[in-house]
Amino acid sequence: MATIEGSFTNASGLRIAIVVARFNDLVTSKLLSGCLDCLMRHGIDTSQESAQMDVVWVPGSFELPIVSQSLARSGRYQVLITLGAVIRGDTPHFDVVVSETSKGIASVSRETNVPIIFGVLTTDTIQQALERAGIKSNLGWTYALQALEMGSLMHELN
Ligand code: INI
Repeated sequence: MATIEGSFTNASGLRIAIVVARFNDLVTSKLLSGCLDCLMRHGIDTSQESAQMDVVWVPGSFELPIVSQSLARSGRYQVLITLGAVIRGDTPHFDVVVSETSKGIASVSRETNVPIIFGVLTTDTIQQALERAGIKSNLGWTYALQALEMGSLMHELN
């Protein structure tokens, strides 16, 4: 029997792209900070000159799938992290954006075989989103850990 699992400590060869939505950037920039902090503490070069990772900004969560697709197809990255915040308003727009974003990201990940971490908060209020982006905890940190685990796991499997 083989037990195969990802590692959090051997990230030196990993190339990572983070795709982050500007919409609700009060929230998404905090997620990005948490993400970068975690990656840096796990040995990833997060400097501006880094050859190990890139950060790509898109207008809103709806654009995360197409840009993830382009990055995943480039072959340059072993794992992607998508960051967004979709906050429920009084219109059905929320459901459309959440549905298309989540389905799009899942489908790009399966088609390209590149793991894509789904770091899109979906909340009823801005307060709930901020609580998950730094006021109470910062899920950006969790998404970064999941990226390290999945990047290393896929490397093992491939
Ligand atoms: N994009 C978000 O990331 N979060 C939202 O809450 C949101 N709302 O509510 O409208 C949102 N809309 C923009 C959308 O993602 C696209 O950028 C836009 O429709 C252009 O394609």
